Amino acid sequence: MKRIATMQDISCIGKCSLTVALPVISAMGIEAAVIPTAVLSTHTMFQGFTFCDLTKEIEGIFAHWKKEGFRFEALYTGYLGSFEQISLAKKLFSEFGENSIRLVDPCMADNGKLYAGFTPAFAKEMNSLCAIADIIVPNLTEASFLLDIPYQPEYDEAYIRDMLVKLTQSGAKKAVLTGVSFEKGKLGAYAYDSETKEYFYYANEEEPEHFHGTGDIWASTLCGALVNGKSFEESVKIACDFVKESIRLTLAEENHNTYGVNFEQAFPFLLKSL
Ligand code: PXL
Repeated sequence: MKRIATMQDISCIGKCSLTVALPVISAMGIEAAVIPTAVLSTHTMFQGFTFCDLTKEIEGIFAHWKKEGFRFEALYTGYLGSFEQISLAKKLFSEFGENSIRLVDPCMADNGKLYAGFTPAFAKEMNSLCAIADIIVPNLTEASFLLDIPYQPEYDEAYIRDMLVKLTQSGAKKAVLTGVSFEKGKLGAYAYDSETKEYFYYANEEEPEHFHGTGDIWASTLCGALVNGKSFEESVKIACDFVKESIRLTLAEENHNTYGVNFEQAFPFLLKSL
C-alpha cells in the first residue's frame, strides 16, 4: 500500500492541517503517516487557543522511522510554526525524499496578510524549503511573501505566469497558484511545470462564501491524487472540484459551521473522480 508522510499541526477543532490531511489521504486509499508539529485547541483564527509545541519529538520520530526502513511515495508539509520546524522539514526531505514527491504548502498567509505569529523573515525561510520541493502550492498572498513583492489583488494572466516562473526559479520544479480568478464568478488554480515549460489553468464557478482550511483540503487532495498515479493536470482538477463540492455541501446545510467545510460529506464525490 502506498504511504504519504505529512508534517503539520493538529488543531483539535478547525477542520484544517492534520484533521484534514489524515482523513483525505486515507479516503483516497493511501496510508497517512503523520508528523504532528504541535497540538492547538483550535486553529489560530479563534481567540484564546491553547498551544503545545511538539518540535522536540520530531527528530526521534525520524530516527525511529529510519531504523524501521519506512519509505514514502510522498512527503507533504503544511502549516509549520517555527524556523526550527522548517529546518526539520528539510531534514525530512533529505532523509526520506530520495524517491518521493516532495510537496510544500507554505501555509502562512491569506488575503494580503501573514497569519498571526508569522514574519517576512519566516516567509524567507519558508522559501528555502520551497526551493527543495518538487511541487509548491501557495495562494497569491503566500507567493507574494515568498517572492518578497507587494501583494497585488488585481492582476492579469501575464502577471500570474511571471509569478509562477519566479517561484520555480527559487528551485521548486512545479508551482501551482491557488485562488486565481480572471473573471468575476470564477475561481481556480494556475499551474506551471518548469521542466516542460507548460502552464495550465483550471477554474470552477466560484462559491459565494470562502472558508478557512480549504487550502489544506486542496493540497491534501492534490498529494493523494498524484500518489494515486493521476497526472499533474488531472490532480489539480480533482483537488479544485473536491474543494468546490465541499463548499457547496457546507452552504447547503442550514446553520452550517463557519470555521471549516463539510469535506467529509463530499468523499463519495471525491472517490468517483479517482
Ligand atoms: O489552514 C492553515 C492552518 C493550519 N494550522 C493552524 C492554523 C492555520 C491557519 O490559520 O492556524 C494552526
